Amino acid sequence: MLTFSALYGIISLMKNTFPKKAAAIHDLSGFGRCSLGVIIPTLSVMNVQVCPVPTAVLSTHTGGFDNIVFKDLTDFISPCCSHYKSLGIEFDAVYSGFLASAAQIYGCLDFFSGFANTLKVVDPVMGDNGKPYKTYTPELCEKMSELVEVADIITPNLTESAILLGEDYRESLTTDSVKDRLKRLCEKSKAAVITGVVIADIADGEKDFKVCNAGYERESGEFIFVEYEHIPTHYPGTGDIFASVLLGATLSGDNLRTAVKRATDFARKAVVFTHEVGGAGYQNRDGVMFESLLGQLLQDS
Ligand code: PXL
Repeated sequence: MLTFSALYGIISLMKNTFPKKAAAIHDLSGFGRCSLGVIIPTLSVMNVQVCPVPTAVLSTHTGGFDNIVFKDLTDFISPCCSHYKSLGIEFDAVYSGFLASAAQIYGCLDFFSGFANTLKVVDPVMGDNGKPYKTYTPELCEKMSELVEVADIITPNLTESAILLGEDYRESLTTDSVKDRLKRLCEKSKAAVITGVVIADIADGEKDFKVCNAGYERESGEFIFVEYEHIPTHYPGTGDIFASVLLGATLSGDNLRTAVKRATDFARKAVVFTHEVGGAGYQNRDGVMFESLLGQLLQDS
């Protein structure tokens, strides 16, 4: 006679509803809706069990606040990895983001080599709008290349893609130069998605602007351009939401094209919602109002 819990286990297996497990190596910023504060709810609603590995604890994120209280957790990452190994825990994905010191690259590399058969996603969080974040030293930016080299998917924004390739920041690119940039990024990782790419091609003698998230997969040689209507505003944490949905979708079995599309749609909905509901007085540093939209990620995950 089967017990209820055994029966439930079998049914869950049949429906493939067991949550996938992801180790998320990111900071925890108390206020401002970014990093683990958005990653945990976003992936959870997509049926992914998030195992947070905090790189630092901050009172707020670094985009628009002064006198931030900052606790570096560099010494935590590698011992945490060893503990998980000793417990025999397996992950379906290891996902890294904001790092507090160059030494944390080694902690991430420990995770990536310790859990070698998992999906490795690196969001090379380093800067935005052409500038590195306050806490990002040149050494940390340089070492980020080592992490990118072992990744399956990387999700730099336009600024980070330039830093990774050692190029000057340019506000817009042509379609051909985006493709070239993606291919060069994929000499390091297996797939890359550059977020917030402004493409300015010349069509009929006029500059034709569009904004998109642009991806490339080395093995298939496929380029992915998902265009969206741009709102001229910026909320910290949007990149974390994008990368989390991309990971959640990939773990649910989506190919890169579908995953980029789902991540673009959700991030855009959250930005539009924040822009509309927040109104003129909204402080961008408060982040994206994504909470009431999370239910939309439930389907198909
Ligand atoms: O969302 C990226 C991010 C993550 N963590 C911290 C940040 C930022 C961007 O500003 O400051 C602490």
